[in-house]
Amino acid sequence: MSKRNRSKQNKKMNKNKKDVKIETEKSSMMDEWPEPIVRVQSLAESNLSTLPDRYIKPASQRPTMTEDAPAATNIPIIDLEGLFSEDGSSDDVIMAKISEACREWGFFQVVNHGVRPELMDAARENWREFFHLPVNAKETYSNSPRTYEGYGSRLGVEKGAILDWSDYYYLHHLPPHLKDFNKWPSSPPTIREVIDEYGKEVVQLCERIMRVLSSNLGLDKDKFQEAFGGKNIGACLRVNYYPKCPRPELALGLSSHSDPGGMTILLPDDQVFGLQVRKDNTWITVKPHPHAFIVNIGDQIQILSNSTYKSVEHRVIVNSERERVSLAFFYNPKSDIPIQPLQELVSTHNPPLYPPMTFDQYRLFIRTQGPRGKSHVESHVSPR
Ligand SMILES: O=C(O)CCC(=O)C(=O)O
Repeated sequence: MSKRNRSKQNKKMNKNKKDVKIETEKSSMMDEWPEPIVRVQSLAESNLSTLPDRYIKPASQRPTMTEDAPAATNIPIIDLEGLFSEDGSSDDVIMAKISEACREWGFFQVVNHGVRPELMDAARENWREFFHLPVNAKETYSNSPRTYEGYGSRLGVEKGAILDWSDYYYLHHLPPHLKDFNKWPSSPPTIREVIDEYGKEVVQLCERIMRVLSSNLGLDKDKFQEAFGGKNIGACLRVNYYPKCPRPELALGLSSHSDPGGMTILLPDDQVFGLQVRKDNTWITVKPHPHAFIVNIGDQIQILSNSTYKSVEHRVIVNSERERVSLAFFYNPKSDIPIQPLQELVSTHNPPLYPPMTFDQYRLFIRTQGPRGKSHVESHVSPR
């Protein structure tokens, strides 16, 4: 072998070794949290008069506090009654409202969405009861950053990161082989059954909305679903528990982020506001409407639509008076298929903005870095 070729081969081997080392480091980082986990609920219940430094956000990220949720602006509320009739026709007015909300807001509330109101209440109240169990009962389910399944108190594995004021529970509903009742809480006794039923009804709602998103772009109504992997999509639930916070003006319940997946169906707390959506550089506090869901477009739909639909930054503020419980149901593509702008939506004048990437690769960002505004989807744009 010539000297030049040997040198080339050595460089390649060294690069491979370096790649393996980085991958191994990344992989072991995912086995455990970088610091001992402290449950935010335990801190809140210990009657703190100050906020531990780990939860004090830099001044630029702190919320502007108001006494009440501002009443003037709210995200669009869309009534889905009659969206699809028996004969397969759809209502153009509702379709147009959804189209505008997806392009302008990335967020909207839906009523008459087909999920039973009593099931929504039961789901939220079962989870509230779960979070009220003694801490030890919940520790059985404590999670790791490898899968995030179970009871958790942080997103991201960066050592020394400033944390959010919340605990959560994360579980898989779909695909069926990831749905493992043993990883779901067994108490309160009705929780598994209620959450299973709730997940099934919410998936049906997601399937309907996916058809609208597709049709509204002039595509076959099943196009988005097919691009997500047909019936093999992923669906998971994160239940957020935001305890009372002694200094809410210094903290966030959940830092600003856009959702990495396809679409999120959020069941907010019906009594306590907290969700804020970024619109034209202003944070708008969402006023929950009784038995409405909040739908938001995630990064994968933004990518599929080549940015016609927007995934929008949002965050959660906390307060010193009342705890808050919300259920975020994530509807995601099959995790190992490449997602990229649909061919029908790109042209020489409108080139694809994003290179293909699987959702497994994509979600590693939030799993390692934690919530960071829209930086991930923005850094994913194809180089020009
Ligand atoms: O609690 C909320 O209202 C929002 C939760 C959220 O954005 C999330 O879980 O990704």
